[in-house]
Amino acid sequence: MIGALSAHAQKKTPISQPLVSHIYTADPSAHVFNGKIYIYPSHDIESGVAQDDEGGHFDMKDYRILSMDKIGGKVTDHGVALDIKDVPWAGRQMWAPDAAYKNGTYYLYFPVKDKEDIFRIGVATSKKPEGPFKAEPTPIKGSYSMDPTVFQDTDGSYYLYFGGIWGGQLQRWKGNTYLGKTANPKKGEVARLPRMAKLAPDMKSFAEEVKEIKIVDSNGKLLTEDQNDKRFFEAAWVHKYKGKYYFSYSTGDSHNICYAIGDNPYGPFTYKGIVLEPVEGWTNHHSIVEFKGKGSVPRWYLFYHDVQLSGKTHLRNVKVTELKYNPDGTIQTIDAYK
Ligand code: FUB
Repeated sequence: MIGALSAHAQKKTPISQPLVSHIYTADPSAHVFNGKIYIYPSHDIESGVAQDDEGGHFDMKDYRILSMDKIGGKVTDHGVALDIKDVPWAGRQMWAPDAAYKNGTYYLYFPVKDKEDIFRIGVATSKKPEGPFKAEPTPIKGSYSMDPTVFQDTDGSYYLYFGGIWGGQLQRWKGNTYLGKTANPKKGEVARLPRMAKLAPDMKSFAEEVKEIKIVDSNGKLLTEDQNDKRFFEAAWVHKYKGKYYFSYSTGDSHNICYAIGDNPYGPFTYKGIVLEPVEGWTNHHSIVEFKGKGSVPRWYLFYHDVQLSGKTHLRNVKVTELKYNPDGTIQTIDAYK
């Protein structure tokens, strides 16, 4: 990803305020653990690295986890949960993480460039949702690129989804083979596809070979590179609603959060529309979670970020707003500004 602010979001009134303002936070992956919301965000900092097309200015060095008892309630910052210096294989840039819980252990999945400057996905564990987390000595075998997200299906299976183009390096991979630097697909060619694999029972390895995820239009045709207002770029998230699997993601250079619906965790997923219009700042990244609303009535929420506090694209702040479905299961598009 790169730098400038998106025109769409400029000079409008935000519908939500930053959840915290004492640190910069982004890429909020929200989960309900022990009846509370835990947010696993990126921790944005000003490290002085100049902006470039590969996102070098997103030079994050640790993770800090936030929690809250209720939407609109006090937000707790639990301090540093994992520091890059405690990840033996890490080089630079701790990007968007996610987390999962299984059998008394919390798992933090995080992308960071290794010492050869290739993005890999690591896993770290803790007995507490807020950490501190201890990183495994090596990245997940067979993992690459960035923006991991874990989905726990209702049958107890866990799946890891990942991938992102440009700074996320997915364009350097053909299937699961590293090619080094390559050009992006040309107009009319099939867009780069996100990746996924079922997690093994240990939650630290893949149970199967990494697969590509198909995102198709209503005619079953794979989205192409020129459909850049719809095609996958980064920031995958998966949730289940009324038995259907919703794969949502950022379109990157066109700044939308879009979604596609499938009948199983592997897809194909059929493109349906926009969840979140572009926000202030270049990146757009989200999570979708069900949680108790007022009077403990379950509601759906969209966690997202913009740059309201700083005006700088690499110093973001996480936010939350309610998400609503139409009776046919489609999502009502959210504009984060009035
Ligand atoms: O936070 C760094 C990167 O910016 C994330 O990994 C992307 O999804 C984008 O939000």
